[in-house]
Amino acid sequence: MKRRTFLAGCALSSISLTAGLSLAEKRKKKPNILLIMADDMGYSDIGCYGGEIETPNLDRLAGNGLRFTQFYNAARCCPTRASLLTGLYPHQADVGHMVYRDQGKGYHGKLNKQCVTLGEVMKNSGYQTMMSGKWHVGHSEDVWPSNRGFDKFYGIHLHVDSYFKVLKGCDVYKNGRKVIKAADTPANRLHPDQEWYTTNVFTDHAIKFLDEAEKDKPFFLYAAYNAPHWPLEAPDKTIQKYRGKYMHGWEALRKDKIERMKKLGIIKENWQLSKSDAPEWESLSEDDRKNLDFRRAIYAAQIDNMDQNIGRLIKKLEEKGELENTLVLFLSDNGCSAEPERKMFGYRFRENRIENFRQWRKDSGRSSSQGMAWANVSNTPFRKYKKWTHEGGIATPLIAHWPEVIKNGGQLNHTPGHVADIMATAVDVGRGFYPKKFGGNEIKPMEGTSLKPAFDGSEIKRENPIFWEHEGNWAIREDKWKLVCDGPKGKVELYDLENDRTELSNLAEAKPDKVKELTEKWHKWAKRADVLPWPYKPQWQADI
Ligand SMILES: [Ca+2]
Repeated sequence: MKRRTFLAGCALSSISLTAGLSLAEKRKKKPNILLIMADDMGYSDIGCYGGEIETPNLDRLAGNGLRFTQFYNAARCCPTRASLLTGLYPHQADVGHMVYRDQGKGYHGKLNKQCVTLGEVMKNSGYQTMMSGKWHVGHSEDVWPSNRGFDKFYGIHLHVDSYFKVLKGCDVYKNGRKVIKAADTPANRLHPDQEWYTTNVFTDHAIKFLDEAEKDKPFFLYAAYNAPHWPLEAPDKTIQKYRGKYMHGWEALRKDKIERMKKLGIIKENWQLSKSDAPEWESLSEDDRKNLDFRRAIYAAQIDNMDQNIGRLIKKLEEKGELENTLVLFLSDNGCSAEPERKMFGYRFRENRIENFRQWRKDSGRSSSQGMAWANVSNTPFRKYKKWTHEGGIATPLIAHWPEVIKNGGQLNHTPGHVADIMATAVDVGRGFYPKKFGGNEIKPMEGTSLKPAFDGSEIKRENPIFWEHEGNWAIREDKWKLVCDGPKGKVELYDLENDRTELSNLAEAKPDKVKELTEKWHKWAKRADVLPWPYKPQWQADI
């Protein structure tokens, strides 16, 4: 009932705001939307969230825009992208897990027909819809971006575990047409003089789309980078910028970061830094420390390079005179990755060293990663990682920039939010329409809450708790309370996030009534949202 009221409100405001305007004027008034997604980037990697990595372009967006400090993703690539694109929880779109096999209801592994994508909704709302980058919400032809509402697409339907190559099975498509098959040295067709590097290439094509866009029609552009997901691969020059900067180790860097985060107001003074998961830096050999410095330098370069590319997108919007009336949103799809699990220093740490870097520089796949120890730094001050539903797995920066509307630049908003809110926000700011039926199919009502009120300093009206489930890790957040559990057999933990966002003081035993209340709410949601029954292992269900 509440959702219907919200939609009716949208429709009414749409009528009243545009009454008396010509069609061209109405179109002009609609803002463009540029949605930018990073892959596996930690909560505090970028400068404006207290990170040490140089991100002047994102920092500028934050300085003129708004930063959300308690925004959440859905813990992993596929579920987050499904939720972001549809405004539903991942399982409701049938991407509760990954996209590699059909695991039944909620887990079919590709977007279903009971959801609509941002492409479909914005296209039907009068927008040109364009996407560049990583799709990863199903790769059969019926769910290709070009068949799910995007007028233009350049990128990869599957995972993108490579920067310099196109992996086998992960071909590059342009508008539904395969343009590059697996290749070790793919040609960068827009810049033949340059080496193929995904972050650059995806930006090149996003810029091309902007250049080709019709002037009198608003656009929705989704730029989905694979940076800084493993493997560690970055332009040599950018890596050099960071070499040696990490030789003082992870303990010092975490301490520096938490101080900066407090100063910026990203975190509260009384929140404690979580315990480090890493061994003592000084206990490691000089050679290992040098190699760890090198690995972190490459990771930093991946983010630095992404920031440079975001700068190119912003410059293009400026050149076209569109920046003022474009809502730019930037976020990450999950917390920083500790993959492979239990490997402190990342993939192939003993084999792939500084000395033989030229041999593994572009090996792709599981050739390298920064490992759990550095990921712990990327997720400062939180616990845990990608795939978990503790804050380290699900907390993301969200920067919103929209000069025509966001007037008090540099502010922080501490209201909890979720990637499903992006659909509600896009519909709200674009005066669009979220359908009840689409292509002859009933569409599930959207789950998110519009963030638009926050853009002019008003309060976001969230009515429901936020829920998570991934690989049996689950959580619910309602106001300041969060109940979180590691796996179906795990013990529930209860935290007061207002006083303890780093989840260090478990109040589950002290507050059994709150545990019961939140557990019941989570179960009710899990049944409604096709999360349960779990498909993974039958014996897990006995505990739930
Ligand atoms: Ca990811």
